[in-house]
Amino acid sequence: MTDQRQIIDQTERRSAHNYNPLPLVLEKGEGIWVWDTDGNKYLDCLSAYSAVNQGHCHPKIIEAMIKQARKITLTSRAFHNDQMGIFLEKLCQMAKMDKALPMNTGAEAVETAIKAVRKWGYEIKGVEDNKAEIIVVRDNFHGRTMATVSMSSEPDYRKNFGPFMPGFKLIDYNDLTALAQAITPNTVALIMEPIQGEAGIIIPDEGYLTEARKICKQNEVLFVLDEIQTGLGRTGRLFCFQHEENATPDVLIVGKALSGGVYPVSAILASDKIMDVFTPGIHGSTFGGNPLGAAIGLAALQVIEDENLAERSQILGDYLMRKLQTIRTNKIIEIRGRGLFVGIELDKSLGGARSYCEALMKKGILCKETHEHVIRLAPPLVIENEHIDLIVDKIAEVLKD
Ligand code: IF1
Repeated sequence: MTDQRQIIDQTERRSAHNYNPLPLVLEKGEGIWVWDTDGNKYLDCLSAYSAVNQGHCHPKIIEAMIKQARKITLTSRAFHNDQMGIFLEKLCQMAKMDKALPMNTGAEAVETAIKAVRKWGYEIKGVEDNKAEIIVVRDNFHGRTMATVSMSSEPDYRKNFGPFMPGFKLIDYNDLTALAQAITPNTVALIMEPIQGEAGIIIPDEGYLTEARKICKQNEVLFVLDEIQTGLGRTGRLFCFQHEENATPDVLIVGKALSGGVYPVSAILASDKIMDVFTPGIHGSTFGGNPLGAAIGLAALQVIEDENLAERSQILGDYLMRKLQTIRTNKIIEIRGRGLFVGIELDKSLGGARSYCEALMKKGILCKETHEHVIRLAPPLVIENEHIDLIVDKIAEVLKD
């Protein structure tokens, strides 16, 4: 009927079937809105998994990209470029860290963090060769590479991808006793998300991060936070760890919104002492730190600052939560959230959140289920109150008893 069906058919014929997207084809985006190829307009409540915090095609980021693309896009790290330094300067200032190491995708940044903490373990902590252990948390999501899949507890992500990388120890989320017990003299780091995104927007108990960091510090274990999804304003703070006192990580991992969704840009941040384990030639990437990505990243950070996106996320997130609480339905088990990072957990007897996401799509709201029973709401942080009213009205309609 429409050319959307044709496009989907062609895509399905030629693309590996590693996804099951909602049946619509997008061709345009602006701020919180996206349009399909038939001109239908939708409010985007996924923001490409929080990569588009600044809104689709933010004019300042696009302008920076075009301006830089006309000059030079890639130099490789064999030479300096004039963009990487100012980008990392801004990033380090905003995160209050000494140094950054730029990569491209989130999973690559997690890999970089793994290499950093292992090397730190051998060279600074004095762990015996090849004995380093990293503690990770059940139901984590850190990416799709072999190392990040080796960290995962999710059978679907692991099945028939073995053998896996050794050296990871799984503990339960939110369990400080398990953390203390899992630490051995060979433990080099705890790597975790401050709020578990894919697991269904799981928020830890108050003080968990502070306490986890303290236990790490007492045992000379690095506290590493994957803020690829929670960072850069999403949860109502610039970084999610800022919701707690003294929860600053030793290594901070960022990606996604670091480019406003315009280009893959990721990084790890750390102190001089940790970052100086990297010496010339031991780690890198062709595209990491390239001038195009750096110019985009700088503009993306500037937008977060200039438009107070973290604060907006806090204020509008509170508003969204308050409005969601007014929905009268017995289909909702729990609503969880921080800032504009919200999960609506549905009753398991309903057979999953997918059909509700499809119903919302028909009403012009795009969102994606996570962990089967949770509707994840994470609109671009440039959203306004009236749009939140619209989202909540539509959710109320599809959840009507
Ligand atoms: C997909 C999930 C979200 C992440 C954290 C690292 C990465 C991610 C905390 C890797 C990526 C994305 C990947 C995307 C779906 C999405 C996702 F549902 F799979 F878990 F957001 F919740 N750390 N998350 O959330 O970053 O290498 O992808 O740049 O389709 O796999 P990446």
